Amino acid sequence: MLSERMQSALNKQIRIEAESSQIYLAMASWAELQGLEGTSKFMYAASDEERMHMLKFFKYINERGGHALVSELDAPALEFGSIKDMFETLFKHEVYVSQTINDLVHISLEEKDYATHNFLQWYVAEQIEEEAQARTILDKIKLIGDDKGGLYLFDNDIKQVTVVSSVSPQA
Ligand code: OFO
Repeated sequence: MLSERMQSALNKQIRIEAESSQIYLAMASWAELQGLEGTSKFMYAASDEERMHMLKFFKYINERGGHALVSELDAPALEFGSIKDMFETLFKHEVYVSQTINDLVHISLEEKDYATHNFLQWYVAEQIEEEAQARTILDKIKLIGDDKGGLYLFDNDIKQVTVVSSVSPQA
């Protein structure tokens, strides 16, 4: 059984994961309008991935006798000045999500909820991967600078990049 405190913290995370999904969906749309087909494909996949992260929390809360809640969401930014700005926003957002996962781990230890602590390890591993991937992409974009040809090649390359998932989200 989840404590009230643990349950409410997990429900807050559902909202954060759902907002992440919306943020990346807005990025997918913006990239599509810029003609950045590969980048847009990457963002659509990232948005789907975040929805899976959300659902994993959802199922876990209900499985442990709690009530997973659907909440209102903050509206994401819809415009990004440049592809570099967009990936910087993504990177900062993932760093923020890592912090929120760490806070949850902290609460699980304080509540002596070792099942939830164990459950959260999947997210801890996932965040290491996501931050690393975002950092690598950002480094590439910085190298390209204002080179249009470089941007074209980058957009083509990112089509091959699979959005990270360290372990199957169904696990
Ligand atoms: Fe991008 O991360 Fe969810 O958890």
